Formats: sequence, structure tokens, C-alpha cells
Amino acid sequence: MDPKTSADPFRPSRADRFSFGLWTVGNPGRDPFGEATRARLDPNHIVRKLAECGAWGVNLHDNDLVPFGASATDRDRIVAEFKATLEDCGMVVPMATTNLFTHPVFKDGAFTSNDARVRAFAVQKTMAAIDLGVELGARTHVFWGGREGTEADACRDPRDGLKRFRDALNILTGYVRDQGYDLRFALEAKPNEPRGDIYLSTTGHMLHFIETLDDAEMVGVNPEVAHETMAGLSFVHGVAQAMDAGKLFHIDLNAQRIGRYDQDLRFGSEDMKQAFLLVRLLEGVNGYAAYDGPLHFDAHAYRTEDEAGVWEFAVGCMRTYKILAARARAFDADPDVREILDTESDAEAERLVSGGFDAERVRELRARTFDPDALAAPGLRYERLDQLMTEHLLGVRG
Ligand code: DIG
Ligand code: MN
Ligand code: MN
Repeated sequence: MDPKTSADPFRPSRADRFSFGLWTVGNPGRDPFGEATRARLDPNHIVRKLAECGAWGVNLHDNDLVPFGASATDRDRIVAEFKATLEDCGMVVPMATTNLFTHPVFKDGAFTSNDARVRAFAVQKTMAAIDLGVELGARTHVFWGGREGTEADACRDPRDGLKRFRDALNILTGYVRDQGYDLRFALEAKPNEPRGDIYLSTTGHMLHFIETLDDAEMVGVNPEVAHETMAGLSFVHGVAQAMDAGKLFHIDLNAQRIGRYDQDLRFGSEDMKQAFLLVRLLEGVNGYAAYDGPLHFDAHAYRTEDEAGVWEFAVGCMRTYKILAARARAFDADPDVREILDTESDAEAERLVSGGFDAERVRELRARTFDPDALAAPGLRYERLDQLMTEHLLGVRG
């Protein structure tokens, strides 16, 4: 169906909270083996085109908008024009972040560099990027430590890397509090690339690390589909754990095939089943609340595409999310699915293993007899359940 007609139920709109980084749709198609295949897009043009596509927000690294080393005058002029375009298009800036990975100065890390002068410069640059993000209305600042890692692991003790990362974040959360900013931090994990190994390699590592910070309350995670998949992990389980911890402050949606470099593909374009289960989780399922933050696509169009292909890519990300959300609702409303999922649990056993330690319950539990063979006997009908899900995904049910 033509996504431009208002009758199209999957036409993206502001209400969907879809956002894209300037660097995503602005990706010029350069890769390690080839030059750019697309012209650079002006940030204001990107805002106008994303608004046309039905996006709600646009995110940025500091240098996606303000060139590295720009004068204060140029910085203010560029920001003023960008703010006017945002206002004109009704677009918001939900998230900002800092480019601590492109300039050669960060070649051995930013916050974790062995050179304290580089670490100091990285913290200073991040403060300026936080100021910029807040000025544009951002409520989240993402930290992706793309260069925080090693190839020659003897270069520093990994505990020094963690300590330096912690020191930088403790300074920066203090800075945000001192400035009175209404801002939260979201830490984004990745196992490798561009570094041979990146510290704090998965969302799980980040969730623990956050608890070692001075101001843990201000800090959450920004899991990315491609990054957890590169590590061979279930992205859905990682996101669920972040939600369980109340730490899913932001999310980077894209697609990835396991065992490959970071592909940052159009959302849903690879593992459709996992994309379905992720959208079902984010939209609220099984009595758990929905995720109410930005739905950010950290992805880019194939290098083969021209600018028209870039906007097809952007609309495709958003449409697939909306289609999967509709499929998930149909799946969970399907009586045949309910018949399997709503199997009654043994209330007495539930009582014995819920609510933590209780001496009386422990005595009852120890006294209870079980018949493991009888418990093992029934089939669980998961084949039927998964086939039902497959048929909803293939559009032959609901
Ligand atoms: C890469 O996945 C990282 C950078 O693009 C950016 O710092 C962050 C924000 O989404 N994702
Ligand atoms: Mn990525
Ligand atoms: Mn990302």
C-alpha cells in the first residue's frame, strides 16, 4: 500500500516516537573498502526529509552538526539554523551523543586512553556535547565507547580502563547535576569494532558497571540489536533484563546477521522472528508495561542506494516496526495462542516458591513429595505455539 495515503495503518507518524541519527540517513555509503557512494546530506535537509517520512525525532553526535574545531561563532550560527529547522518541521531532538571515535586523538581510546591529556580532552569535549544536546532539547545522552578497548591487551590493565571510564562518567554525572540539566545517560555496549575488543562489551556488563558509579540513578543503557547479536546473544533477553532493572533509557534498533561486522541494517531486514519478539516486548506484553522511550533506528541504507533509497530505508524501518506491532497484538489475541499461554499454574507450588524466604514455607516445601516422572510426562505444545507465531508472521493468521 502506498505509505503516503492516510488510510495506510502502517504509515509512520509523530505519535510513534520514531527517531534517526543524523549519521544514519546521512551515511554516505563509505566502507573500509570503498569511497562514499552518496553525497553528504545537509543536517537541515535531513530534518526536513525525516519529517516528511513521518519520523518524530532526530539525534546527533556533536560533530554531525558542528564540525570538529569549529569556532564558537560558527557553532552558534549552525545551531541556530538547526533549531529553526526543527521548529519549522515540528521535529525534536530526543538524544545527543559525543563523537569520541573519529579524530585520531582517540586512536587509543577517549575516556580510557593511557594519555591523561586525551582523557581530559574527551571529558571536556563531552561536556560541550552535553551542553549542545541540552540546548537542542535532548533528555538522553548516549555513551558508545567505540575506541575504549584494545588490540595489544598488555597496553593497560583492563581494570585501569574500567576505572578511567568510571572516573569520566562520575565527573560528567556531577557536571549534569551541577548544571541542573534534566538529562540521563545511556551506555551503549559493543563487543568489538573498531577496536579488537571493546571494554564493557555487552548490555549485561553495562548493567553491572552502572551500579559502581557515584550516580547510578542517572545512568541506564542503550542496547543495540546489532551489537548484542555480534556477541552471539539474545537481544530480546538483554533488553528484557534492562527493563527489569528499570534501565532501558534508550534503544538502537537495526538488524544484523550473526558472525559479521556491525552491519546496522534496516530494522527487521534479517532475523524477523527476533524482531517480532523484540517489538512485542517493547510494546508491552504478559502484563508488563511498554517501553515509552524513543524508538531510535541506528542503521543505514545499503551502500548501493542513492538518496531516494535512503528514504525508502527510513520508511521501511518504521513501517516494519508498526507491522510487527500489529502482528504481535494479533498473535497475543489469538485464542489458539491463549489456550497454550494461559495454562493454569499450580497455585500451591507457586505459593511455595514465590515471595522470598519464609521459614514456614520452607518447612512445607521440604515436607512436600514430588513425582518427577509425572511432572516430566506432558508435552508443552511449544511446537504448536511457535508454528502459530510463524503463521502470524507469514500473514496467514489473524
Ligand atoms: C554506534 O552504534 C553508536 C554511535 O553511532 C552512536 O554513538 C551511538 C548512538 O546511537 N550508537
Ligand atoms: Mn552498530
Ligand atoms: Mn548504536
